[in-house]
Amino acid sequence: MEIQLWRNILCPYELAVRELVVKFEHLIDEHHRHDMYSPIESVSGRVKSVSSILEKMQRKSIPLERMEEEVEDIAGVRIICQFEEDIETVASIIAGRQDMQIKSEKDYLKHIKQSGYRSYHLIIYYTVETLEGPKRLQAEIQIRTMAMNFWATIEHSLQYKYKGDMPPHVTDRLSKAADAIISLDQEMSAVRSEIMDAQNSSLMQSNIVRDILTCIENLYKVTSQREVMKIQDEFLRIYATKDFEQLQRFHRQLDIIAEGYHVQAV
Ligand code: 0O2
Repeated sequence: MEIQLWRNILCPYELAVRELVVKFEHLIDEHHRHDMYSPIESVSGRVKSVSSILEKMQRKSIPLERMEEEVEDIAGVRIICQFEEDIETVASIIAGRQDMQIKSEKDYLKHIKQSGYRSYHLIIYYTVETLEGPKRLQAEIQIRTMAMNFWATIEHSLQYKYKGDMPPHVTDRLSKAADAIISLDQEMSAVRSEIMDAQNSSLMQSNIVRDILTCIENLYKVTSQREVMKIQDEFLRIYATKDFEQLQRFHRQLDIIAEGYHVQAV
């Protein structure tokens, strides 16, 4: 196939990956804006390289005309979670969306691969708008924890280095590392609620500080500098006490002052 034709075929997949990444990043933002813990820590995406597509077609004897149906991961999105429990939450968020239809799932958490690979995969149908009209395509979403991702990334580079002929001592080390990753995820899950509490308070505090500063900035435009300086000094005094409840009270009072001046607090 000519390079130009490949570009045309892959173009909608590039759009799909970009849109999907934006949508998942937006989900993270929405959680944070509502002072909520986000089950998604980060998201990335890629379009499979032509050589990798060709390699898969050769390995699975897929004819060129069946490529788009049978190579399901031309568009790939990877969602990284902090805790194993988050993976299920993310999968159910995806299942509830109107713009993504789940075609199939592969649960390598319940059925760990021989290599030690753990991850949860979904193949979805997703529609993008192109010059020729809507195009429904497939995309693979891999959902895994940071620890699983660490292992998979290292193992993937070693697979590439040894090209399917990994020496037994490396396989053995990887297998031990995979066991250590399982223990690490379990340990993290055990202290999940403490970690989440800590992260939530820090998120709430930074959101409140952001709102207060925006409000002070807006008040500058409508009231005297002296008054705003007084508010600012009071904020700095309370901030220095590290007393979160006082900061919340100050935030509420500032909201009332801002309302009096018809200034939006956020
Ligand atoms: P890329 O794009 O470089 O990541 P397969 O026969 O495994 O190639 P299939 O049936 O589509 O293909 O299956 P699967 O198992 O869902 O795997 C698709 C992707 O999962 C792989 O993409 C990897 O990203 C990841 N994966 C699967 N198994 C392993 C594994 O043992 N180790 C690591 N590190 N990753 C794995 P590709 O095709 O490798 O390409």
